[in-house]
Amino acid sequence: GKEKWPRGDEKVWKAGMRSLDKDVESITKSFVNHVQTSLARQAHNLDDLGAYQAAALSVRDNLLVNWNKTQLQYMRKSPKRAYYLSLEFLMGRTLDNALLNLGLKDEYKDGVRLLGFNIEDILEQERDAALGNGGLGRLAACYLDSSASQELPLWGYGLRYKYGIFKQLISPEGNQLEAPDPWLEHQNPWELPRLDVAYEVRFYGRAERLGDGSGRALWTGGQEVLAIAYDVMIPGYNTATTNNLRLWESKPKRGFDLNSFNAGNYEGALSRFVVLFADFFAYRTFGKELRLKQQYFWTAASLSDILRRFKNLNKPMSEFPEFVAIQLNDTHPTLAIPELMRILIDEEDLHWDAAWKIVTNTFFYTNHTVLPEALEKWSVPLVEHVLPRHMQIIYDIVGPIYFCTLIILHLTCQLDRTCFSSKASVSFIYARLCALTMIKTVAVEKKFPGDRERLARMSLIEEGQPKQVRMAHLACVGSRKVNGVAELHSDLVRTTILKDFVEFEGISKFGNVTNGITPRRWLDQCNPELSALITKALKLEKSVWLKDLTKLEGLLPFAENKAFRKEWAGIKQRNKERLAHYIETTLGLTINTKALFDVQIKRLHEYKRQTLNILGVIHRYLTLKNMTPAQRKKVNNRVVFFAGKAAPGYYIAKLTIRLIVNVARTINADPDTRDYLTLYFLPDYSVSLAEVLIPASDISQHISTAGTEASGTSNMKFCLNGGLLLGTVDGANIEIAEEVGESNVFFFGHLTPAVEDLRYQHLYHHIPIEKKCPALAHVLNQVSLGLFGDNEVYEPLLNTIRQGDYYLLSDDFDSYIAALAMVDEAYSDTEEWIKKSIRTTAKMGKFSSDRAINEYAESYWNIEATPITPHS
Ligand code: BZD
Repeated sequence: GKEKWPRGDEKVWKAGMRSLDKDVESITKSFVNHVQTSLARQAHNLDDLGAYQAAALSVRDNLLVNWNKTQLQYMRKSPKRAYYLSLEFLMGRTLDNALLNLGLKDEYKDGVRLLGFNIEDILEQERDAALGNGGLGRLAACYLDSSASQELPLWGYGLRYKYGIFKQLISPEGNQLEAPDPWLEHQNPWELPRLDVAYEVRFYGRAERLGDGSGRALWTGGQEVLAIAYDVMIPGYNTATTNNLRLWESKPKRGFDLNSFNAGNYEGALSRFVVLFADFFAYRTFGKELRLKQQYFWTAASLSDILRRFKNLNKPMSEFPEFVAIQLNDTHPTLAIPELMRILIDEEDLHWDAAWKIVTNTFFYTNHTVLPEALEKWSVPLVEHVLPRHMQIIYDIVGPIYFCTLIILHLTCQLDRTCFSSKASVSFIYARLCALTMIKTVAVEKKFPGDRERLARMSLIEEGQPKQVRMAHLACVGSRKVNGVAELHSDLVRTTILKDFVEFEGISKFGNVTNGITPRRWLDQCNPELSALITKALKLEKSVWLKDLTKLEGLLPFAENKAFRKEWAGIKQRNKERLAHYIETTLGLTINTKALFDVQIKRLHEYKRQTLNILGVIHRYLTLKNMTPAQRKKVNNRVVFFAGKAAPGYYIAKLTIRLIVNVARTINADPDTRDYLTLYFLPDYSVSLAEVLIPASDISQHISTAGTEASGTSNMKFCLNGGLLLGTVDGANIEIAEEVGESNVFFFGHLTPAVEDLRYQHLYHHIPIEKKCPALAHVLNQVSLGLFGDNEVYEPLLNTIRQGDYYLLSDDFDSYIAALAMVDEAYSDTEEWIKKSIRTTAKMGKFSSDRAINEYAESYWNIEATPITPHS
């Protein structure tokens, strides 16, 4: 039956409701209204920034119409929902994307023109929301766009950082400097403060077992902070579905501070917590404890919110996993596992086994790296101090494994007092050990009798000073399924870092979901001309192929069409000019747009090997210098672009930036070569800068040491925009090559299985670099001799290659140079090159984040599309 209208006269309510703007007239009206009332300004004092704000506020009103409708229907239909917990969401700008997804781009363009503004100038006013570090954060943003577009009931949960990732400046010497990014300085029209949605989160204090054998405990004292919700609307493309991203802000809880702190301490302790930094590496300065507290603050607030929503359904707690799936974006939210255990046991009175069953059917864990140094670990004393109850629970999870170890060691080691803080813990764990459900855990010993090393390897706690909690192990044992982000990477997860768990729990728990990117932002928005040409060629509505990207295959025959190739190449050329214009106006540099554009943009890291690229540039420069002017004239012109941030404390990565900047200074000023080779380091890489760079690229570099880059996602963005790929056989490069065909990518370097052996050779059968790779040795020597100034400065960087060479530059250099030569050769055949470019775009359908999010929805979360009907 029809629900009763909750209050007043339904007709009067409905007559008062705002509806979606559909025409230019209603848009200009709403715009002018906001200028007048929200901004308190008028036509004669409205600048571009003001116009941006007015446009954003009127778009926000439209989003809210759909957002309200979506949330109401989710509430009524109560479908199973998924929650994406991510410490990072690298959203970039919102206005253009909102206009596209609402289908109002043309109307707004015309509307603001009538009011004397240019939409492009207005869009440029928006600051990026840079609440993340790199690929992991941008992936989360693409997944939000896709889940709304696929009408999936999914919410994101994150933190409302006061500062985005630091702003990167380059000093005159070429050093990276960091400046804060107070992105909320101007009002943020895209968020809705929900001051009424607030939860208390506790830190420190004491956790006391009840000692009744139930495993329950009382956690008291310490500090309490408030989590306040801020909602960000996530519109789907060409659908009414508008999902929610809920970001938590922290606020001191009134009253508590007076007792706990004197006035002086209050400022220090609280304001430090309340100010959130998106920048992962800020925690080197502000302390690991702060990072741990922020992780807990966010997971605890999110779980409280999810539980409150579940409780509104009036279902028994055991049905929680039938209504809720929680995705852990890397190990950062892993504390959600012991936190849900705590709530279920201590607050909901569930038995341990019942609670564990719920937990292990609710969580899903995505791993984003297999580099051992990047796996998250937390010191046991720190966790014990900040979250005493959670440390007990983690020990209760591992307890039986510990006991097995003890039994196997024939009780040769003493029961560690710091492990089992009280007698109650010991008897509780022992009771559980005997419990039926624990047979599985005891089975580790049964299955692999006497395999002590295996038990030590599998433990959630790593021995050492101090002991450390291995978050990837905790995330793995506490989750229903685990996945990596590309085929090769998922294989490496299964055969290296989680090998023992695969053998113990069975392979079916460990899957793969290859990453994806949203074609809305990464093709239609950033490359409108190419999008229009594709629409024309496919003879399909744009909304059709943008939602089923495999339709791009229809472009394949056009590779043979000369007129089409000309249009295709013309667009690439204009995108290069657009980039050149951008660089000219922002940095005052003039770029040669008649050259091949070669781009490497990503975080600076040794494993990504920007060093290999810059040494290759130097090699090219030295080669050019040795040529006669006549010989040079035959060489392809090349412009090399770098962009990316280094972690503030990462000395070697920062030295790489300095080298790039100084090499650029030398070679761009060399009259012999500068017509043939120039080099630019573009400061302050961001989502918005990527949107200008990617469509302009002829070739992009993804050259990590094999087996180190989990997936990479910019590789997909370049290829989707018709840029070719130069890379190693690593991450998603492999699957891109499978799709587009190996003849359309430039592969080089050793393969993953060879890496371990090569590293061993470097350590124990060292061959001097002069002998092993003379070309590279020569390049290194030129740098050492001061060809680019700063002699001595680069020695620590060069020595990472001369000694140890962990990332195998000396093994891959020659084949890298050969691959670059193949790029030159292929580029000389213009028509063939354009064909490759068209074929590459045509075969990128697989890499839509729509495909990826549907895989998660079907094979992991078990959620279904829930279309939003107009009448409600
Ligand atoms: O995740 C990246 C990987 O390096 C890429 O290969 C992969 O494509 C993307 C998406 O899956 N990882 C990150 O971006 N990681 C971080 O940014 C990060 C942030 C904080 C702490 C640890 C890692």
